[in-house]
Amino acid sequence: MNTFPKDFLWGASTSAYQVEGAWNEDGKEPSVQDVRPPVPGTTDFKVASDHYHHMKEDVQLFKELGLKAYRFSIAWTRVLPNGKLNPAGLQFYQELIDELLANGIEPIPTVFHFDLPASLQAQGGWSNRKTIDAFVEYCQVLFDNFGDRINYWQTINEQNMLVFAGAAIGGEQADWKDVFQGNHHMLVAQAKVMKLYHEGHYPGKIGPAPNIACVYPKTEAPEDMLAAEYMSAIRNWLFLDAAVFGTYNTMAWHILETLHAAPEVTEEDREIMLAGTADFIAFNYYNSMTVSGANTKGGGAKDQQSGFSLPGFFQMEQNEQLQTTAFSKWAIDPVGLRTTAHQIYSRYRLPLLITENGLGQEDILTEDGQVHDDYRIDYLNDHIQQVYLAIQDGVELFGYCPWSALDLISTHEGYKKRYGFIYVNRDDFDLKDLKRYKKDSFYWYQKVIQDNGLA
Ligand code: BGP
Repeated sequence: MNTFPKDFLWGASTSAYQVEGAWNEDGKEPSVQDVRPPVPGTTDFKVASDHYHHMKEDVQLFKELGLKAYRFSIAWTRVLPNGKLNPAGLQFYQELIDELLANGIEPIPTVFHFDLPASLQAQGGWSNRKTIDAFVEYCQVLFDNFGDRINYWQTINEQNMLVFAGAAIGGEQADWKDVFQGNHHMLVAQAKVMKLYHEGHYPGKIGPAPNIACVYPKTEAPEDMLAAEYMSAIRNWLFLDAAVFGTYNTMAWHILETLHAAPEVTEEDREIMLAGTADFIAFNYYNSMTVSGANTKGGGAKDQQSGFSLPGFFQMEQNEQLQTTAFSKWAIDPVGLRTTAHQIYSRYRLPLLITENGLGQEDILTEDGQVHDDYRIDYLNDHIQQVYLAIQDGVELFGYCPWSALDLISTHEGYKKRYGFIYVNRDDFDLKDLKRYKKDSFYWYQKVIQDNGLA
């Protein structure tokens, strides 16, 4: 029996635009996700899993599953549509938080998960400095309204993937200079918000939620090791060094200068970044990366997890040791999760929370309402095993929130790519009855939580 620490937060995750639906109800403004054309062969995010109208029923299912925590995101566009406070939007999250607490589930909100208000995007989005102030104002509203009941806040979901895979997840493809100026504004906005939170003396903790993946050298060649270091610097440590140390990672900065993409950083920005730092680190992990250092031709990211190359620094490679997922051909690497946790913890010595990890696959609902997703159970089992071992190794890791609590719309592959413990009866082009069914993985995870570990 692999028993976990007593108060370990067994959780599950979702994000607002992927699960809620009700994209234009009760005063909500469209986000960049609502206005983007659907990826060919998929549908849009407008109904999603209709969680907005099934919230109480879904929380009851989370309770039955035994969740100790639920990680969700708050839609900026509900709370401050076109910059104006919307009580109806706040009310939804008020009720969700109350409902979770009443059922013994720790609410873990992410403030911003890929769904920038469309009105801000029309003014340049993150490349416009004014978006910093809009973000700070939005977060102050959240702290004022929910600050007394939230123990763990996450600022920005996968800021690094917004930068490297922006086009796949609803952003706009811009040149590197623009992308990294926008990235810098996000870092300053995040630091301002963390400072604001600390100065408000709220009872909880706040931190970032990037996608972090260990990077393997393709061979034992020293150039490959150096390439792996470069990729880690620009993909991982740039984001965490900024959030935890309040400074830019030096290797990452060198890459940015070489690409003519170093942002303009004012003296005031520097001070803000140093003054607003994280209390804990939430991170998402789906797979590891592998790179080589020779013949670095370049090549952009096709989605959040598949890696990318930078000429002169590193070339993404296939890892022949690892199997890949059926859907997107992402490497399956549970040991890589343990290595990633080691790397983060030894660099930053802050408590860690895993906020995403999971397997997207097509599921089949049988005529008698069952879903036999043993592939998902295997995937999660192997990763949980490594989480256990990471804790044994001394990593301070206090929770695991796999993606996703219930089926939802994939970032770029529609509804058929499912992740949930709970099946939602709809497909890409037919909304059906949106009825909820418990998958085999639901019963399996329920037992893991009951036993506080793997048998
Ligand atoms: C992460 C995102 C999630 C989620 C997940 C799975 O990068 O934070 O929002 O979508 O990836 O990816 P996908 O939906 O593309 O399969």
